[in-house]
Amino acid sequence: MFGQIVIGPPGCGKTTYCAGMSQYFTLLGRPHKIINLDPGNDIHDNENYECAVDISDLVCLENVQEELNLGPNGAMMYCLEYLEANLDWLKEKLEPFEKECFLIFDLPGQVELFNLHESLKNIIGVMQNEWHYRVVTVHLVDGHLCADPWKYVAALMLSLSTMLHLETPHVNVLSKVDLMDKYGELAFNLEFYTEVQDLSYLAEYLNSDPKFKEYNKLTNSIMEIIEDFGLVRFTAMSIEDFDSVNRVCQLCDKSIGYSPEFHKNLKTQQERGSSSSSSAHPAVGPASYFKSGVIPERDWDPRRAYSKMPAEPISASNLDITERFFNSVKISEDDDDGAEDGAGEGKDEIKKEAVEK
Ligand SMILES: Nc1nc2c(ncn2[C@@H]2O[C@H](COP(=O)(O)OP(=O)(O)O)[C@@H](O)[C@H]2O)c(=O)[nH]1
Ligand SMILES: [Mg+2]
Repeated sequence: MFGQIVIGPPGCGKTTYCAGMSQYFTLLGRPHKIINLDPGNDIHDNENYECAVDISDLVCLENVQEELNLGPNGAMMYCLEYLEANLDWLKEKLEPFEKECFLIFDLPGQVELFNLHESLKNIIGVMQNEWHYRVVTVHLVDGHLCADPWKYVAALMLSLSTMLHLETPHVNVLSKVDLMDKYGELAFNLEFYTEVQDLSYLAEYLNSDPKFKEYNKLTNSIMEIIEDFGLVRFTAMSIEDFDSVNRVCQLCDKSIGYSPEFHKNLKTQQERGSSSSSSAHPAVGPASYFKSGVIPERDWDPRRAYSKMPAEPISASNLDITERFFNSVKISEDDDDGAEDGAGEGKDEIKKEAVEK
């Protein structure tokens, strides 16, 4: 089973992302299901959001608040702990879709849940190690944080600590970039915020503010930590922009090794009408999320989404390099087995290149 785990602070667009990605998958013909693990999600009025599993069927947030006399944050923690203690329930619910569908998990926005608290980490651990799911974490961060360099630094630290805490493949996304114009002129261009390459410029900018003079050393140290780990990159996305959703999807697929071929046999079966797929695969509705004018037709070839690689920053080319490295490792294993073919020299070159990189 392959899936995306969608996390991020409240209001960053997780539920909208799940609905948008679902619409995108429908356009591609990729069988999928949304799994709502946020008991606080108000999804009943959202016609674009159709979840196959809803945590509210297991535990009700309002009841927890009332009966245990907890505040909203405490009750949310309790709900996730309750889910962790009842993973059999989740497994049973997911089983019918495991082989057939790509899963999109919608999570609550409480930052501590994916940053400090153990329940989500443990749940993901069971998914990966016991259920053998291959999942990628999609961490959404609201693009408006770029408008304030201090908030941006906080977002960088949050992304880094989440990556280290959850230990899953990770795609960090700057969401709602269509709204960037509204926040006035940015201190740096958008690539600076997405690439997270040289933070000394940002440190300089922050240190130039006399109000924060006494924190200069702290600022420099924070930048060094983020740079030394070298893990955080962002991909800019607006849910109504088809290309940006496509780019996020490609990055996610690469990070878990998902290929559309995986569900191809099933799709062929569905097209032949040999399975009762009509409810699993709703007809494409009005593509309200994709206003960019590049809405594919119904018989659009999904492979086009994978071959048309848009210009993508370093984060994507890093993935290419990793991929080539693993290919070369595979080749060297084949060589050890004494396998011989005419392309031997070419392979050696690739191997050398990968080692140099
Ligand atoms: N302009 C714009 N608004 C968005 C985008 N994604 C989400 N939103 C809006 O952000 C608000 C919060 O989104 P929601 O999905 O409920 O956030 P969640 O709390 O993280 O699940 C909603 O009003 C969405 O319509 C986007 O890409 N662009
Ligand atoms: Mg939500």
